Amino acid sequence: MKKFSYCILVLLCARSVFGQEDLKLWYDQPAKNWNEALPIGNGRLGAMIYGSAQDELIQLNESSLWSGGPVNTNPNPQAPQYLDAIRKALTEENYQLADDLAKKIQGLFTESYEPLGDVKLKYNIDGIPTAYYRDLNISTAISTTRFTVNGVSYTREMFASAPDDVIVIHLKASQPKALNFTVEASSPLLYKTDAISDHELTVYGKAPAHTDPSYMQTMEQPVIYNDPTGCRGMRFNLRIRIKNTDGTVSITAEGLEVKEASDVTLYLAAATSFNGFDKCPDKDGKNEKESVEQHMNKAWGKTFDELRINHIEDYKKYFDRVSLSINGNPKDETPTNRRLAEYSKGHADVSLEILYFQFGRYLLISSSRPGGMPANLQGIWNHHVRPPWSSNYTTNINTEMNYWMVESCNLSELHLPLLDLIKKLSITGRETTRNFYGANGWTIHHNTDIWATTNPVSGSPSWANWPLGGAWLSQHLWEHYTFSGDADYLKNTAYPLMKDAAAFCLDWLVEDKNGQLVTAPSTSPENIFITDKGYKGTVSVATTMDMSIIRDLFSNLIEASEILGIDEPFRKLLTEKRSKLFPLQVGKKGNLQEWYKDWEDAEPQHRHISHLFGLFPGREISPLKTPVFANAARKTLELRGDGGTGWSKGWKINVWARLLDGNHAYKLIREQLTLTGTEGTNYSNAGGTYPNMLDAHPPFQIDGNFGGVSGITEMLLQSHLAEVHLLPALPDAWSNGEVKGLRARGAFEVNLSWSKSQLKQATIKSLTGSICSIRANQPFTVKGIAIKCKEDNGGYTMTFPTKKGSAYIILKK
Ligand code: FUC
Repeated sequence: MKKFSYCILVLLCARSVFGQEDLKLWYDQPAKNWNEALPIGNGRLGAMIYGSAQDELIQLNESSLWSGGPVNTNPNPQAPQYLDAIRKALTEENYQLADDLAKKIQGLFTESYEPLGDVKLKYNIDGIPTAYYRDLNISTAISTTRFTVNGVSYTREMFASAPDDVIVIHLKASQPKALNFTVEASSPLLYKTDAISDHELTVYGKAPAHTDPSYMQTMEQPVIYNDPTGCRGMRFNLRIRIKNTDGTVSITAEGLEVKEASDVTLYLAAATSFNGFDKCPDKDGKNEKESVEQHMNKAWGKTFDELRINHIEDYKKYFDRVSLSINGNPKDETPTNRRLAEYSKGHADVSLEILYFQFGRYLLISSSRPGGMPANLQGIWNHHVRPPWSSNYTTNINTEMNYWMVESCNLSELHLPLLDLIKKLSITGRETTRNFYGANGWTIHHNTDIWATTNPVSGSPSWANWPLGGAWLSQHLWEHYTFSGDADYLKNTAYPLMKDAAAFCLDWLVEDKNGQLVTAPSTSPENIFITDKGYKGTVSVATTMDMSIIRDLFSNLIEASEILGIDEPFRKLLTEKRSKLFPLQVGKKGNLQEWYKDWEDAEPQHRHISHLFGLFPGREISPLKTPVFANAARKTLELRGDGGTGWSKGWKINVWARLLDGNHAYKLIREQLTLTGTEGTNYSNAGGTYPNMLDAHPPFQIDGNFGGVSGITEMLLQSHLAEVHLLPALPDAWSNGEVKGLRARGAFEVNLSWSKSQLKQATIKSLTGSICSIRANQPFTVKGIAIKCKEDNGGYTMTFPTKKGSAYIILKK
């Protein structure tokens, strides 16, 4: 007991330091649909909580539950023979033929992320619930529902515990014997339920052998369970065990029944037979029943209070690393959905913006944990058997966007699931480059899944035939190093994978008639050009995105090999090749050209801004170093407009921040936080935020949430130009504030405060003892450092050596 009181004291202290206890989403009505339900998760297990008083619905997910099995890496052995023909067509500027031939270099679709099941709690209560309240407290990662019926108060607390690997549901009534309810469990997949004992229910299930993407209507049977090979379609198991302090628990035909209790805890454990991307999930699968039993038995030995304390301690370890306050964090007691509605009408609510920022961090902590799968298109929360875009990993923007903020928001360990997936992709991706192009190295095309699919899928070449996913994902390997300064990781993990991704690029590049290195075929996801002859095409030569990604990879590798002092001949080769890469071009409208030629776009406001890769997430374009291209990028953004899907706006917040235009970035944050419809999946180009604060493409995609968090961080701190730029894009609306715990490249941890839109003080903690360059918009001094800051390109800079573990205080002069 003493130990627990001590823990609570520690937690309370941590809370008061950060003042983050008001970070709650809350509502005075139950959820009417999924976009109003509240997400909890421990990285592996996820739940959406609806909060109905009488008919509680808890929709469950498990992050390894996918359809399908290991990939066939050579589904189209004829593919390589078309490559020369496409290149010839492109040389002859026959874009139609190039488009047709690209479709011959395509393979199989990825599989789908599947829902696990639904748990229903049916309360036997007569009367209308009053004093209804439900929330998601993101400073503790606990969701609470409360209501009163006939003078009895009912409370439900739920959380997904990472340390104990179970979902915990604690139900209470304020009067003895008032808790009377049944527990039912089902699954949208193939399943059967069974009783393990009089207080334990189980669901055994099977995932489809194949699920066709929802956007393809090609198969009569889009969801197939039958698989004679035993190599497709994993098993899963869910168990619900009840601990009651009073009343009775029994098993009925429908499920479990609790009678005349007042305090009950439900333990939910789940697992699948997934045993690795290259193992048959059925015949060579893990024993999912054994896994569930282990999780359950481990948690079962602990009381609700113990589980709760473990959970909060574990969650806060990540969450409390960063705090943000703006303009004194005005309190707002309005339910979140109404707050969003008011905000959408133009009301100021900086605390809602802070909540959005921290909710994004909450979502990543809840959906991406070391050892598990990375956050997919919906994080870990999905209730569709054929989810939008298979709820997979779309690597031409969406997956990377999920992880843009992971390092800067001080969640570096949560990057590991993506970095681990990249390792697997390098294995299947090596076979893809060989089987589809006869090339070396590895790559991945526009999407992937738990099976590490890497081939070009079937469909429009504008998305299917984009082969630079490996090169883009390699940026994440590099960034994990630049933020942490972990040279062992760079040497042993990142560098070899990056080098192999570059090996593919080196093979993939060809010389154009001017001797410049270009990619051909080449697409600019997922846009369409119009040639001078009026042809609307997808496949051309050297799109700006292709060239920018390759330049980024080569530059990162050159730097890495210098840091490690290795591979000089390869470094020289990359340096030489980089100098021959087809360069950025400014088009006739003053814009950054998207295509090899200065063509028109079929859709001038297209949601993708692929050609701005060099501005963000790359570091090739900046107003400080390359003003000509930065101005062209700005023009491109003006022509594209501020519209777009949730993730598109998320990207635009980041690029406007990189253009050092905080007010424009802020305008987009406000648009991103516009309350949007709760029903349906209209696939429009509208963006917005659902009542549960999840991002709307629409439909729900989590990338917009994460992209928004990254954008807010980029407004407060940038470090991509080898200097720590304090408050680079502060909007007028955030005139006073403080942020603590952000990370910068060079392995620094940064606290910042500002008032009247000017830097007040910053503290930079050096994690590895590297050289630090600071940039601020006002003159500043560094305590204990005699050097003076100098005027530099519209701001002030200073460079000084740091000592590992020391903190440096920067004060406005
Ligand atoms: C890309 C986007 C779509 C959608 C999908 C998941 O293909 O162009 O808008 O976000 O990914």
